[in-house]
Amino acid sequence: HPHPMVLPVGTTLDRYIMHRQYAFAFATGELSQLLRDIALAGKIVHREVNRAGLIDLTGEMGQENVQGENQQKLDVIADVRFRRALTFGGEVCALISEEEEGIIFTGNNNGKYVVAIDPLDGSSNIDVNVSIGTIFSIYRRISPIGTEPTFDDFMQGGQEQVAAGYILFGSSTMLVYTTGHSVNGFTYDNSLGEFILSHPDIKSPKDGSIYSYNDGNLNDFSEPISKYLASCRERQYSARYIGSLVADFHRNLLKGGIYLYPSTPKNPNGKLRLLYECYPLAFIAGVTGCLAVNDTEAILNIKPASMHQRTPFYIGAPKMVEELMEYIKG
Ligand code: AHM
Ligand code: MG
Repeated sequence: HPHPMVLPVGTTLDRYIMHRQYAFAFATGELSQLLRDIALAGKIVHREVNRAGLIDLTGEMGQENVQGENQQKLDVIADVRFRRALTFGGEVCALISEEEEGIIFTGNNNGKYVVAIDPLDGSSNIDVNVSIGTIFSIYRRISPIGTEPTFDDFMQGGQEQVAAGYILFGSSTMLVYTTGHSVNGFTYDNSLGEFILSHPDIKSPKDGSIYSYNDGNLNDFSEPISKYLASCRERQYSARYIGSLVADFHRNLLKGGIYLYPSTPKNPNGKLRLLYECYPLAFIAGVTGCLAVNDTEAILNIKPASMHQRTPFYIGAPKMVEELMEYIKG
C-alpha cells in the first residue's frame, strides 16, 4: 500500500488529513474540508480562550441557554465561531449545538454532512482558567441532497457517526479525532498556527487506577455505583475530577481511568447529553479500546429520540468499566 496508515509525529494536521483522503479511494474531500473547518474554528477559539482573562470576555451574559444554565460569554463566542466556520465551509447542511434549542440550518442544502456540537463544554471552568473543551460528532445526512435537512438526519444513532472528536483547551490545545480507523491527537503550535501530530494512534490502557466523578453527588448515587466507588477508594485509586468532560476523559484515556456521571434523583437521566457529549466520546473510546456505557447498554447502541436528551455515562479503561457493570448487574 503506498500510504502507510500511521504518519510520523510532527506531521501537520492539514497534511495528515490530505494523506488520509488519498489513502481512501472513495473519499471525495468534503469530510476533509469539514475537519479543516473545525480545526480553523478551534484555532480561533484557542485565541479567545487564551486571552479571555485579558479582554474581559469572561463572566456571564445574563442569558440562559436552552438547558436553563447560565451562558458564559466564551460559550457564545465559541458557538458563533463554530457555526460560522461550518456554514462558510459549505460541507455542512445543518448543525445542532448545546447552545441552541432547534436545528441550525446553514443554507448549504447541497452539503452532505450534519454536525452535533458542544462548542465549549465545562461551563463551570470557563471563568477560572481551568481546562475546557469542544466536542463534535459528524454524520452523513440521510435526507436527499439539495433538500432541507431534517430532524432524522440527527437521529441516526451513535453507530452511524462518520467522524467525531474533541478539542481540549488545556495546558496545551489539542485536537483529537477519529474517522473510525484510529484515534490521533494533534497539539496546537501557536507559533506556527498549526496542529501537529503528537499522539498517533492512541490506545487506552486495558486497566487503570484513576476514578473521576463528582463526589458531592455521592449520596444520590445508586447502591451498586456507591459500592464500586468504595472499592476504588479501598484500592487507593487516584481520584481526579476536573469537571470538564473533555479534560477528564482525555487524561483517563492516556493514563488509564474511568469517568462516571450517574443518574441522580435531581437528574434521573444523568446530566450529559447523548448527541454531542456522549456519542462522540463513545465513538473515540471504542476505537482506542475503551468502553462507554450507561446502566443498561453501550452508549453507541442507545436509540436517540430527541436532540438534547441525556444519559448516565460511564467511560474508560475496559477492565474498569466491565467491573463497574458487574456491580450494576449485581
Ligand atoms: P456543561 O455542558 O454545562 O459544561 O456541563 C457538562 C459538564 C461536563 O464537562 C462535566 O463532566 C460535568 O458537566 C460536570 O458536572 P458537575 O459540575 O455536576 O460535576
Ligand atoms: Mg456541555
